[in-house]
Amino acid sequence: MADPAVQRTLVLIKPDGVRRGLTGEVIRRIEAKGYGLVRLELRSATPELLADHYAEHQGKPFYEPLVEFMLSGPVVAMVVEGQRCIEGFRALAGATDPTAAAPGTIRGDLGRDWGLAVQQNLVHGSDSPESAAREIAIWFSDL
Ligand code: RTP
Ligand code: MG
Repeated sequence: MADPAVQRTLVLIKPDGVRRGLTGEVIRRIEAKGYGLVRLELRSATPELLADHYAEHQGKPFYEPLVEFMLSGPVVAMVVEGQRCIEGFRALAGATDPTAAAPGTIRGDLGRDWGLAVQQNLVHGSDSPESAAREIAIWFSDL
């Protein structure tokens, strides 16, 4: 019988992570944690896709700069699988603000504040089972 604790989450390596050559390092940390890769693709986002993906943030002051940032280069989109991996990948990523993110996390070790209009924090991870299902369907319509 399928184990309900085995989850899937949508992980994005944002344009800053791809630009800085950190794709391998992020994947290394995911695999070292023991999670599996179900899908992995280098993609260019579109305004329509980001409007869906970031629907909860529409209207917030950082929304427009966030979309502009997410369109500034390719992203790596992944579906990651493992026991409690939604919470687990958020723990690997660290706090949203890369300056405040704890050392040992992706954002804490590799990110910092660049003084730009939006926090460029290297990765995205779904924040709940509902978000994961919604976001996986947005990025990988066949899953
Ligand atoms: P994510 O969705 O990317 O995994 O990050 P998160 O849950 O930690 O952060 P969230 O609140 O969902 O915000 C989405 C992304 O918007 C950018 N942001 N910038 N005040 C700011 O400059 C600001 N606030 C949010 C970040 O890129 C954040 O990851
Ligand atoms: Mg979020």
